[in-house]
Amino acid sequence: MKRSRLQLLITALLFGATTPAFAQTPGSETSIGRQAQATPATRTVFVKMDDISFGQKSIDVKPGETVRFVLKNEGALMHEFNIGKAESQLKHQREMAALFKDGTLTPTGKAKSIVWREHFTAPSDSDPPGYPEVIEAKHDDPNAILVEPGTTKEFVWTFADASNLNFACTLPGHYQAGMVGTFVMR
Ligand SMILES: [Cu+2]
Repeated sequence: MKRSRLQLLITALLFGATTPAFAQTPGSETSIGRQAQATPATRTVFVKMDDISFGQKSIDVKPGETVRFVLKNEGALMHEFNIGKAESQLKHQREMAALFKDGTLTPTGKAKSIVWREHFTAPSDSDPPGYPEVIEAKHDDPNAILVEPGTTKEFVWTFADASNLNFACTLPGHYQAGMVGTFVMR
């Protein structure tokens, strides 16, 4: 089952699909907010990520507000910025553990695998029989972003009028180590 999920992702990459995988259950996405596009007026919040903590324990937001999060990972491990309620974040943690187990994710980044690409047209004698290509495993959630060590990523989110919303890293063990904070609606 985990295997077929990875194969599906690789197939999606091979065929150049650019649509993110919205794997969340219907309804849950709208109740906590949604990913958005930033405008020049969008407020920016800088969040430092380290091994194993976020730079702040709480972030003030307004219902309906769009915020651009600039996430800087200064640690040696990969971290995640996941917006959600504790219940779904703990559930997501189990899915993340499965991705680590099957090798899709590693503690420092996304796994790479090599696939063999065949020619789809009839090869002439001078063509090679095919060629290897390095495929980076993809893990997309509508409410989360992975930040590899030493990188900075942006994540733009429009908040719904939802209480009990957290930002958390659901990589195995990180949540328990305290890598979780709260959004305070004001
Ligand atoms: Cu983490």
